[in-house]
Amino acid sequence: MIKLYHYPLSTNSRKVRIALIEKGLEFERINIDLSKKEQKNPDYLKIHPFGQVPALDDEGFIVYDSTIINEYLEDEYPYPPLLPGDSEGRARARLMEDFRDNHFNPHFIEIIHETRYKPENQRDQKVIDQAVAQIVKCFDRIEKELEGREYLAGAFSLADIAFMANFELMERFNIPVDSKYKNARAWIERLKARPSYAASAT
Ligand SMILES: N[C@@H](CCC(=O)N[C@@H](CS)C(=O)NCC(=O)O)C(=O)O
Repeated sequence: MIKLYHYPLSTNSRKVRIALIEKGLEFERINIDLSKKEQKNPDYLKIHPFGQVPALDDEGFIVYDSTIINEYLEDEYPYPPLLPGDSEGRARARLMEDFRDNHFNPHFIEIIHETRYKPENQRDQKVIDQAVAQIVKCFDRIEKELEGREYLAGAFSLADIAFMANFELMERFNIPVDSKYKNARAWIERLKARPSYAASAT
């Protein structure tokens, strides 16, 4: 059976949990407790050389990095597809996933570093406020990309999954999505209604 090395609260772990569930694949969850720095244990470094989650073991084949894992799952288990069939659609999905990975998610990590790992009196509110502002700004682009589309690449894809992994933290950190972002707000509700959203929470 597929083994997923993950941490329930990690957004990148959730990206892979959602993809596995959407593909109907059974998997065993192996908890790597980031709060105890278990990701840096020598045994785990044999699985993930950079000491991060997630990592996946498919019958002895080990792959790490959420984006690469999800691409592997798409190649190895193509049905149901989580990327469009045409090159343009696939490139579009990958561009949007890249936008989430490199311009959206890093600001969540900044907030997590301030709030989860520091005592309250050492938190830098300015860092948190700037990160929230950057996240809010990403919705300008998301709104435009969703013009005339239900999902970022047309049909539901790995691009939507990447963003879905952050929705719970948006609620937890009280990050607003302005009512002017009509497409984005409808998209968020559409994605949260998918069974994989609730099933991937931990
Ligand atoms: N590009 C990697 C990033 C993985 C990553 O940043 N994982 C975080 C949790 S979401 C982690 O393991 N942090 C602990 C650490 O870096 O020591 C991916 O997409 O999997």
